[in-house]
Amino acid sequence: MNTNSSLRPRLSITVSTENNRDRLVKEECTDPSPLLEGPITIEFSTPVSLLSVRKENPHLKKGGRYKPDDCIALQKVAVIIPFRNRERHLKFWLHYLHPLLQRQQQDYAVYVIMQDGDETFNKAKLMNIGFTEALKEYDYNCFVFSDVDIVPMDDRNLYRCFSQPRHLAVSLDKFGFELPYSWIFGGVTSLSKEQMLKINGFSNTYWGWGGEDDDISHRVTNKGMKISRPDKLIGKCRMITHTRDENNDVNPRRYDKMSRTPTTMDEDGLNSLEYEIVAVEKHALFTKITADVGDPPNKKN
Ligand code: BGN
Repeated sequence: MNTNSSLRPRLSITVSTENNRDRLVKEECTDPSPLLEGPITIEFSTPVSLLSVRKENPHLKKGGRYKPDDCIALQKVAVIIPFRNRERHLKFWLHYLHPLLQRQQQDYAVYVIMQDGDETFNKAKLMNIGFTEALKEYDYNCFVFSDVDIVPMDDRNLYRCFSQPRHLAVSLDKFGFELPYSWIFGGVTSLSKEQMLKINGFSNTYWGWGGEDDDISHRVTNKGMKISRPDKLIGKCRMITHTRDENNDVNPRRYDKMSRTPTTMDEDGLNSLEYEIVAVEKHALFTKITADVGDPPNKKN
């Protein structure tokens, strides 16, 4: 496994017993997890309730946190979901992903980052906010950024970080289980804390649909990194079909902005992030952070 050495935990913890012999208490979890099952059947026709998802996941702690009891997880993973008005999708996501992340023996928590108000959606900025706020709570070293409507079809698709930024939503049903283009880096991705800092996080200035993920892809390659991916069978994912959201029109500026990523990325990102937290709620299945992300530029002045 091409996992970064900086992402790996200490090997084991030992305690001394009365007769002074060291007894091994916990070891690093085995890689891959012995609990993996492979392909999963995913369907979105039977609605799920938060109550049933809670019952299916009795070992979760408040805020949607989990870590394995009997071994030390390989990484500390914050799963960040940019969000607005997609409650039905979130229920499906939680229903499928919580059990999967536990089978993967992840030390993880789920953060739903909700944009306050009705202004044009700014997904990449919400992801920067998720990164920043999650780090205030725990020493995460890996960040998985997931659309709320994408669910993996195989639990061997590991929701953690690798020596290169990872694209996880590789073969989407929506695209006929093919990569639509080689540099695509949207849907579900993972970046270690170091990789995030290296690219200055994501752009805060993409308002509306499209291009923000291509901008991230450019950031990654501009800083000398490569996109890694699972193979297309393990990387199969389903997307919940839906109509275009309100206040998320296609961004007409995206081509122009993307052409300037190399010159703007060092000033537009984590180091220029401004927002206000409106609410932090610890739910049973996730932590919900509502943020005021401000207005797009045409609304200013
Ligand atoms: C691309 C969008 C991405 C989107 C994918 C998949 C743009 C910028 C011009 C290339 N990119 O076309 O943002 O994730 O489609 O839907 O629109």
